[in-house]
Amino acid sequence: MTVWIINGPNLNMLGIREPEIYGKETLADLERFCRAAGAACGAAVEFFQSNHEGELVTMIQQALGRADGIVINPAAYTHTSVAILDALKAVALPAVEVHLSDVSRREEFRRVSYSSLGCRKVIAGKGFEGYREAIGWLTKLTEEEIPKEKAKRNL
Ligand code: CA2
Repeated sequence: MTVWIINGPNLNMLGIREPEIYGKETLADLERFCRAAGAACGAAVEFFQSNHEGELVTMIQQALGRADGIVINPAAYTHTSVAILDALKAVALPAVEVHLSDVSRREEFRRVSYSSLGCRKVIAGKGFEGYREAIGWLTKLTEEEIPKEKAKRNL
């Protein structure tokens, strides 16, 4: 089981600015946290961050055939990007959208999420824990769906 974790613009600033919203830990801390969370449930984790919409689209496309699931924090592109939504729909891998902050309690424009329309689940406002929950959820889903798919094929 391999989970790709894809992070959007400005998340490389974690721990450097706005600690009152995003916490004091850095992107490198988040990567370590996700690798440990993956290892705890038997999942290999690949971790990415980009400030560029097109690169995020390419990463999502490259997950096809390489990942069993995607955890994505598209950051600001959550609220604007039809391209990221289309990429998630195109690969049709199980995906979970994660936000460190509680986007429902911030500015009005953060309540809109295009990318979530291509995701099976959204987790917001739980900080790093949201990533752990997403990895665990995808691992459980894959464990449940693989036997079901096999059973279907034997019918
Ligand atoms: O809460 C989240 O995880 C967000 O995806 C973060 C985005 C924001 O645009 C979304 O509405 C919610 C912003 C990421 C910027 O991260 C920073 C981290 C530290 C300092 C400055 C920005």
